[in-house]
Amino acid sequence: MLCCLISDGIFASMPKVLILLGSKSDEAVMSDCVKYCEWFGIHADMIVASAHRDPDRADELARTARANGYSCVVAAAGMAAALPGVVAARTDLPVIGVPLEGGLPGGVDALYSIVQMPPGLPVATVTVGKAGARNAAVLAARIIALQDESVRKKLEEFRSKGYKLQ
Ligand code: RP5
Repeated sequence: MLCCLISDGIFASMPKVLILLGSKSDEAVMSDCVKYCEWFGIHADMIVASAHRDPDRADELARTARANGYSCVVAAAGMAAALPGVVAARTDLPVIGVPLEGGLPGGVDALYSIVQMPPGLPVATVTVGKAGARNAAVLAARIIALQDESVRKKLEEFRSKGYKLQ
């Protein structure tokens, strides 16, 4: 019981990131985002919520993200990747967009869809694909480290390892 209380307490005090995916088929490439978040001591919830196929779910998750204790949202999608922009329109948390390959060569369709947001409504767009999955976690850690000393220390360790986990 005491163990549960202690572990719940630690869990409750961990910073949290919400990772939204356009499709279940995006899970494999985005798994490193979860792995990197966890290494930094950030709890990550990864949920499929397509802006096109399930817009109500994407809308609900984005609108409730702050109240649910998330510090920022990572949104990853391929092709006509509307998800990061839709999320940015429904929360004032920082939104990090990860363009994924699967449509046009190099993922340029998703890259342009995510990076070209209208003025006033930014999505912090990272590298296409697996590198972007990792960079999204590192950028989330940098945002969280502004107010979290333990994550800042992990960022120092990460840098000392040549920007790698080990
Ligand atoms: C996007 O379309 C998803 O983010 C995914 O990258 C791509 C293909 O989705 P599936 O047809 O594999 O579900 O919305």
